[in-house]
Amino acid sequence: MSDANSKNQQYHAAIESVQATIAKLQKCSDRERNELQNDFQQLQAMFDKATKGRVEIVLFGEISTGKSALINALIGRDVASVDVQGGWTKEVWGTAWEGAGHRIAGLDDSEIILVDTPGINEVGGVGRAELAETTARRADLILFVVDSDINDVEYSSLLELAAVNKPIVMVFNKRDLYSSEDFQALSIRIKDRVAGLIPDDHFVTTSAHPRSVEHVVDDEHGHSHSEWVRPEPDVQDLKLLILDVLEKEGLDLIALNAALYAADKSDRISTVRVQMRKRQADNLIWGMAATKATVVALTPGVLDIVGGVSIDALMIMTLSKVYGLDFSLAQARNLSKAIAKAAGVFALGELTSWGASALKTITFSFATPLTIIPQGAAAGFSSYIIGRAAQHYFEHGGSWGRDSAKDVVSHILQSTDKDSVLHHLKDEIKKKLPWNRHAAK
Ligand SMILES: Nc1nc2c(ncn2[C@@H]2O[C@H](COP(=O)(O)OP(=O)(O)OP(=O)(O)O)[C@@H](O)[C@H]2O)c(=O)[nH]1
Ligand SMILES: [Mg+2]
Repeated sequence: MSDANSKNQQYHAAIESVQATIAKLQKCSDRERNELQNDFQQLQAMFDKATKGRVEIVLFGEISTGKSALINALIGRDVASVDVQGGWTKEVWGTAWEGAGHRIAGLDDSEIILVDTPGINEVGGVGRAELAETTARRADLILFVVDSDINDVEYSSLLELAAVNKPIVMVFNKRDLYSSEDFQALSIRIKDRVAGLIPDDHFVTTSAHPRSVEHVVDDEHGHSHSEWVRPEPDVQDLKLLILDVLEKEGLDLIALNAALYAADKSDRISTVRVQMRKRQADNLIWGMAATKATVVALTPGVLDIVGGVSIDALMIMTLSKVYGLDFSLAQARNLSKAIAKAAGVFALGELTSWGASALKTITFSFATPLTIIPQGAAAGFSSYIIGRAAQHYFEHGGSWGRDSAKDVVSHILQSTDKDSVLHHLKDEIKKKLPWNRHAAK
């Protein structure tokens, strides 16, 4: 396969991975999609960027190193505010580099965006690491701008950026401020320090906004006076290097970026989904267990049936929906039975049946908190265990995973703090006791 062909394949595979991640997101429940709305927009933007062939070059570096001045010099007019004070650029923003003269073959709409960022020392500790990370994630190419020897803040930011695996070019700006000897010595020191992080041929020197120099001018009367003239910016080497990198690797960079981005987002979708499902399942299991506890306690004889449907089966059916599996009531009932069987007579049977048969024989008027609270709580506990087991089953895509149902249920029983679950369920029953209502009056 030719090199161009394999590049194209990589590029298309990357776009497909973004599409697949978008599809994964679309398959989420309404609630999950709501939570992931920003990610959806970002993925769409990445899809747009990759299909159009938009390359984002992010300038990164300490305050006042000349990032904004470099953007102006590359573009050839003042689009970014440059400031003597430092700390001028407050937000990340981008502008199209129209005169770059770069087109990715086959992508007629391809363009280069230069992205300006605040100086890294403008942003404190955690914020800085975050800025480095988000910046690096969106970048196809990073220009790390320095104007003197590298300090510790710069070095640690460089490490953070390098961890994201994007190509970095080191731009040594303000060349005009150094004598040849000083410049040589500094270059060697900097290259030495970043060896292994930045390849030698990704090191370039610029004067984006050189200091004005004094010219002595003779007028026609033989008088001389001095004039301060700012030399033209010199960013030619940087421009050539950028265009060279894009020429050789433009499509690869876009593909790499899109693929990394899609993989990250896909992980995030999974994490958010797992968290949300877990939270929903938790609420459901506790809620249903409390309902069962209360129903068994307060309506003896009716047992655990609400509107003709067993609470456990109802719980399992609803749980299956949380996990994107649509169980029928019959399937739910079967799973509930399978779990009860796996739990064995001693675990769940003991808890539910003694309560049931005892309650059939007593009428409500005979029932006292002394008897009905533990009976109700025991019934609720069995639902809780059934719910947890069903949750495990659904978390594994509708199977017991590597273990048997029996192993799973006995592990759940062992790892559950029975006393605290019972305690909670008793509290739930007490809240609903008619005695309580009278007492409150
Ligand atoms: N001598 C010299 N000064 C420069 C050069 N480039 C920029 N400067 C000066 O450095 C100062 C800061 O330039 P900016 O472009 O605002 O720097 P920045 O990195 O964008 O700064 P922040 O946005 O504040 O982080 C300004 O006074 C510029 O005139 C250069 O090549 N040589
Ligand atoms: Mg700036």
